[in-house]
Amino acid sequence: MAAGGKTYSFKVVLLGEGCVGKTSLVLRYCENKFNDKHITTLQDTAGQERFHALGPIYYRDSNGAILVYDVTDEDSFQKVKNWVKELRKMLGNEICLCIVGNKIDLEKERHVSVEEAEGYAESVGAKHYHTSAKLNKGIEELFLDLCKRMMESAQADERSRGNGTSHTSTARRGVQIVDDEPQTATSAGGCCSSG
Ligand SMILES: Nc1nc2c(ncn2[C@@H]2O[C@H](COP(=O)(O)OP(=O)(O)OP(=O)(O)O)[C@@H](O)[C@H]2O)c(=O)[nH]1
Ligand SMILES: [Mg+2]
Repeated sequence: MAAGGKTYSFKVVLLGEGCVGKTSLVLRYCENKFNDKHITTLQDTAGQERFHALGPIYYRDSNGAILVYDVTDEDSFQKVKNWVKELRKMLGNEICLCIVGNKIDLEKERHVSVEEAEGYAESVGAKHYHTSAKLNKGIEELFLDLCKRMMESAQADERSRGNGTSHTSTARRGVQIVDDEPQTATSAGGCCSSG
C-alpha cells in the first residue's frame, strides 16, 4: 500500500477456529465472492501439539493479525482470547490486533454479546470489527482500518529510528495470500470435522 509516494509491505496473519469464516472474509475482500459451502482450508484434524509447534513460524514478524470468531459460537471467541494471549506474549505490543466477529447476518443466533466482545478487545489493546462475509458488511472497513493502523505504526517506527527504508509490494489490493504449511495448522479441528 502506498502513502505519500511510499510503498509499504506488511505481513498479516489470519487466525481463528475452523468454520468461523476466515477464507470467506478474504474471498469477499479480494474477489467479492461468497460460497455457502464450507471447504475447509485444513484437511486434517491436527491437534494442539502440532499447532503449537508451527504457530510461531506462521505469525513470526507479523505487522498485523486478524483474529476471527463466529458470533454464534462462544467457543470460537474463547479461541480468539487464546490467540491474543499468545501473540502478545510472543510479539509484544508492536502487532496491530483486529478481533473480528463474523456472521453478523445470523444476529438471532448470536452467542457472543457485542458488549463483551468490544470490552474484551479494548482491554487487550485490540480493535473490534463486526462483519458478514455473506452480506459483505464491515469487510472494507476492517482491511482499510488495519492498513491505516499498520502504516501509522510503521511511520512512528521510522521516525523513532530516523531512517526511511521501505519495501515494495506487487500484491493485488495489498493482499498477498501465502498458503503455506504452517497456516493450515491454525484452524485445527474444523467445526465440520470434529464437531
Ligand atoms: N451466515 C454466514 N455464513 C458464513 C459467513 N462467513 C462464512 N460463512 C459460512 O461459514 C462456513 C465456513 O466458512 P469458511 O470461510 O470456509 O471458514 P474458515 O474459517 O476458512 O474455515 P477453515 O478453513 O476450516 O478453518 C461456510 O459454510 C461459509 O459459507 C457469514 O458472514 N455469514
Ligand atoms: Mg478456510
